[in-house]
Amino acid sequence: MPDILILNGPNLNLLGQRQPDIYGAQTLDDVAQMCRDVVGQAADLRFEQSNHEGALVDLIQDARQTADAIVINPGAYSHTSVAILDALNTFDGPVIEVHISNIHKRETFRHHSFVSGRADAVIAGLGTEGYAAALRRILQLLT
Ligand code: CA2
Repeated sequence: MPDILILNGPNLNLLGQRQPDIYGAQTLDDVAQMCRDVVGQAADLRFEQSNHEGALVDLIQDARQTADAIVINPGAYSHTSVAILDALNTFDGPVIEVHISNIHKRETFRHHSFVSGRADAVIAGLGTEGYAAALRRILQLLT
């Protein structure tokens, strides 16, 4: 059975608690449950969130041995982190980048993502449904 790492960057632990107009009403626990419902028995999920860039790099490095694919919402680190891009470039499996909001409709500093240079697909603006779409695509790619 494939293993999929779902990785969430800074402040995404606040989902559902602030700014529901931008990020929706679901909490991160709700998103994790939705992801488990989407994959069912088809994959094992590891769902993680960190506010720390180095911790995210460590999780990506671990995934080289423990995961077949990565779904990542790097949060604000999308727009700043060469370290996360470098870590993802050491990972051999499919990587899908998810943004809950449409970063291209927001401030210009959000329009560029370093992670997109490695991602096999980029989803933005589908709300938390973007995680489900990413997982469906990952399951297609892995089977
Ligand atoms: O749209 C996305 O998913 C983002 O990755 C979210 C990041 C933002 O910096 C990116 O530009 C786009 C921010 C996540 C903050 O999440 C919050 C959730 C609820 C309340 C406050 C922040």
